[in-house]
Amino acid sequence: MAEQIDDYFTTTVAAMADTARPGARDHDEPVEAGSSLSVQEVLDLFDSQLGSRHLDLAARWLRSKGKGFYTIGSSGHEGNAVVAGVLRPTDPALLHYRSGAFFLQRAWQVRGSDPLRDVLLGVVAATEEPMSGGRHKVFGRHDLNVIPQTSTISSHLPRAVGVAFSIARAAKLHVLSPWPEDAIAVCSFGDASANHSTAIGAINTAIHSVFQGLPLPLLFVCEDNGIGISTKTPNGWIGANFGHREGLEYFTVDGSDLPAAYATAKHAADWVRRHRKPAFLHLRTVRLMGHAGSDVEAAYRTTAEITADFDRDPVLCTAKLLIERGHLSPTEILALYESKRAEVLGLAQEVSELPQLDSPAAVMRPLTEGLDKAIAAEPRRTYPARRAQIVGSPLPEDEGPLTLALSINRALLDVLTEYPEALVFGEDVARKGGVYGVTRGLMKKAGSARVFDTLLDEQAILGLALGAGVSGLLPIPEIQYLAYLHNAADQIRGEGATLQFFSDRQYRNPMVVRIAGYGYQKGFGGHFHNDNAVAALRDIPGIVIASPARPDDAAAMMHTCVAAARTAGALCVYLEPIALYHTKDLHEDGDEQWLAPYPDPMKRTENHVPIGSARTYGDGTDLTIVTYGNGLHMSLRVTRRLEQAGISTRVVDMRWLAPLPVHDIVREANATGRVLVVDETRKSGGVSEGVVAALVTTVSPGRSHA
Ligand SMILES: Cc1ncc(C[n+]2csc(CCOP(=O)(O)OP(=O)(O)O)c2C)c(N)n1
Ligand SMILES: [Mg+2]
Repeated sequence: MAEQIDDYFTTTVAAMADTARPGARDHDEPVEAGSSLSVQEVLDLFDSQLGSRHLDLAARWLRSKGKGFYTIGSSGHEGNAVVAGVLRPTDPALLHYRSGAFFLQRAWQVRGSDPLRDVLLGVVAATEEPMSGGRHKVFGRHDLNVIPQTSTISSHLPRAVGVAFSIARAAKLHVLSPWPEDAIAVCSFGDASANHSTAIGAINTAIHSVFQGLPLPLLFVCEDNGIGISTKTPNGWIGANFGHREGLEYFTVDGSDLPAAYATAKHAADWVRRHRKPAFLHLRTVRLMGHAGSDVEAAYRTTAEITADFDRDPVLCTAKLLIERGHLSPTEILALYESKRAEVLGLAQEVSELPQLDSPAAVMRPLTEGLDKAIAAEPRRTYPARRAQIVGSPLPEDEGPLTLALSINRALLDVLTEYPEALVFGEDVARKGGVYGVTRGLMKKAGSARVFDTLLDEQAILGLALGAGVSGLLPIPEIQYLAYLHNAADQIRGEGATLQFFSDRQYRNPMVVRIAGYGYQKGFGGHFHNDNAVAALRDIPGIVIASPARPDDAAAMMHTCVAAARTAGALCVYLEPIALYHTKDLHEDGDEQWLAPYPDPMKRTENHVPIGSARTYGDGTDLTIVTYGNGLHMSLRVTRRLEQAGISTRVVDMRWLAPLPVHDIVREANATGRVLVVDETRKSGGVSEGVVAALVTTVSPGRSHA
């Protein structure tokens, strides 16, 4: 179907008077009096705008042939080409799904790729697509420093803050980062998305950082087309909301006016680069051709409203500028327009026959491969000299038996010692040393650049970790309680677990998220502090969930998680049972059976606890108890009573809730033929569902399991 905007462009241009000066024209002269842009620069930007427009048209054509799967376009937003134009290709970019012209412009700055073809490969979900490998249509390319985004609006903003933070922090710590020290980060998003709590939180975090004197070079670009699907943004809302925020420099410009947009964007980008502070570029745009190919815009906008935007079409406005200033004739503009159409349609035709991912296994490969590599990861040897210097004496392994909390503390200190890129942060982790003292003393030993308190916003904490992870750092964020993960879980699900998938593992989110959780208080705390809901985590593909119960395991498992994060880019969640933090005894007061010496770091190989490996206590033949966390402490106590009753048991501590140690569970289940699952999490979505399903599908036939 012919698009109205396509016809409008060609008829409007064709009807324009030809004022172009005949003969050779100087493309180095300013495009108009007072503009810093030369004609050639405008032509280059115009080329990106044309490419972006024809990609939208081609996506709809592909869809009509049943060959394309994505029709959300950038039409009306092509002014965003100037944002790429004023940035450096080494500036990390996290883009709105309408930032097509930005993407093309950046690619043409770098050269060496064919961005028109790349975008079309995404539209037809071809395996050749260089970022996601045919998994989704994204704007992303590793060599262009464009990090791909999911479709969850605004979820990339906390990460963008993390990237901006990490530019300076990596440099300060002399850690090798993909971003130069003078880089700035950029993130773009829509006007409706600017209302999302994730966006508001990210902007707040950026301002909060500046308020503390921290560098945060981030350019927020709001591409304001005045509408979100069918819901209008009130007139003037973006300016009213963001125009007068202390700590956030505000710039606004009409995105259809290329020279003005360029000048303002340059002003904004230069300001961020110079001041190392965040700025908000309000790029006023229109949205042409509806929200997506399937959107019937006429259902919620009048024809007059729709057509009124045609004259603000940025592609048309740039064409008019070139014609009215006498640089190109209407015929020349139409020739450029049509030759870009032919180029894009030719590419669309070519890519439409290319192979797609053809099996679930192929689609999921980045996740399964990532997990396999995480499982294979082994902690590296420690450096005794650095350890003696930072850890001091006595060394943890010489301290004698430790509690779980102390063991985690010592493991974190070892990690900070061994990996200069490691950061430990969260609410109250630094000065106070954690609500339960788990991180006590770390700031003093590793320094406040590496162990620091954050503001009270779990989305911001995880976003910081996401940004740090793609910037060469090794984040170990803390979420204060399991209950308070849930308000920010999408940062793990939609961002953390998804980036590897969308980028075919070219981008990763190495991190170890420590979360204190499970039941621990009697008579207080309700379902908040005593939260035991892990379903939301267990349901996320590709992540590792560690659940240590014993001090020695806790240290070894922390080292495993760090190794997996570092070498395989794994996103590890490390659940700490609060009730066992300071527990010393198992059976009787004073028996100190819940203490354990710190595993000798010189024997890391022997002490290694691989991901997905369980630990069995006892060799009873009557009953196998499968458990973890607090359940281990309780089950071991019960075992003794069962023994007195003549029932011999073995207790399996799963240690890892994802992936579950299925092999070990099944082996131990087969050893007795009877299984009791002791699971402290919820009945719905609890761990036992996974255990029972594993037993049902994998135990040897003929054995009965209760
Ligand atoms: C968190 C979330 N909620 C809902 C959606 C569905 N959705 C996709 S785009 C969109 C509107 C976004 O509008 P705006 O931010 O103005 O961007 P525009 O499409 O206008 O450029 C919505 C509601 C989503 N992708 N993510
Ligand atoms: Mg909008």
